[in-house]
Amino acid sequence: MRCGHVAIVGRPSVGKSTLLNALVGARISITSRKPQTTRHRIRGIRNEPGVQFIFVDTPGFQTQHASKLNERLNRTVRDALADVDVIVLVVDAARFTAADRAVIALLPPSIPVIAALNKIDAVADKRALLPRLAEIAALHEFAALIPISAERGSELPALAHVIAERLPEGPVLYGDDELTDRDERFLAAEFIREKIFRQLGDEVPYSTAVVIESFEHEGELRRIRATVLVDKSSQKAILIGDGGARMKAIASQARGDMESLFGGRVFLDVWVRVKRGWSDSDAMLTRLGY
Ligand SMILES: Nc1nc2c(ncn2[C@@H]2O[C@H](COP(=O)(O)OP(=O)(O)OP(=O)(O)O)[C@@H](O)[C@H]2O)c(=O)[nH]1
Ligand SMILES: [Mg+2]
Repeated sequence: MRCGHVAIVGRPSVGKSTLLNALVGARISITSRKPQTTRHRIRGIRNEPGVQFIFVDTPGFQTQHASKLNERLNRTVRDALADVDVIVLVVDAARFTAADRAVIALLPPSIPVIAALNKIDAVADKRALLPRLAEIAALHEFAALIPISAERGSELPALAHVIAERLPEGPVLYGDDELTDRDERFLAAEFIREKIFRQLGDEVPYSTAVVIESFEHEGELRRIRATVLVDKSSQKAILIGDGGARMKAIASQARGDMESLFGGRVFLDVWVRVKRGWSDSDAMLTRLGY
């Protein structure tokens, strides 16, 4: 058997979590068009005959906005790079920036790194990929460079193959039926945050965090009470919406995701609370698990 840890790193919004989900075959890591969607290290497990991959999704590496939250997100990225067997660097095939170079500068010299040029489905002229591949290849000693589409699933078997070749031999660490190291409580909070990121405009998502206050099983039913923290009361009003319509839509979509992943009915009750300065408070950040 081969089994090992594979960190998925890159600047925000390049498609790291979409790739993790595609490789695992389940939606365990939340995704959205907005940067900074992922805030935690999340493991996702993929089993193939003779191989267990433990993928580690990470937050997008930040080069702007210096809140304590962002410092913690970047520390999570650095820590994830330190103890894995293989690294997958994800870049957007159509947009290579200074923020990508900042991530390449973090790559440890001793761990094999595979560069995945994602979103090739959005590149009309495929000839443009060649100079991009050459540009990236010059910046680090990559073990391989592979154009992929995480969203369409293109070239993912090829990517998995070059990763597998570099995993150490050893016993598997997770059972056949395990998808992730995260529990339902964590996933419930993330699904709520995903709907906030997807449904609301620019400012509000970054000012929110979700706390699960209680999570109870009653037979097949899960009864979940969550609080969304916001920074200001104006954000609370936006999040709740006219007559509570926005919050209702967010909660109902999140509940749908929970029911399909958990496989049972969910009763979800979501409240919004103003907690000024939470993203710069060490105590709050630690409580939120960042
Ligand atoms: N066209 C296209 N879009 C993609 C592909 N992969 C991801 N996306 C989109 O890119 C956006 C960002 O995807 P995420 O997976 O959330 O990106 P991320 O790198 O995890 O982002 P952060 O967690 O914020 O760092 C989403 O709108 C995805 O649907 C792809 O292969 N093709
Ligand atoms: Mg992500």
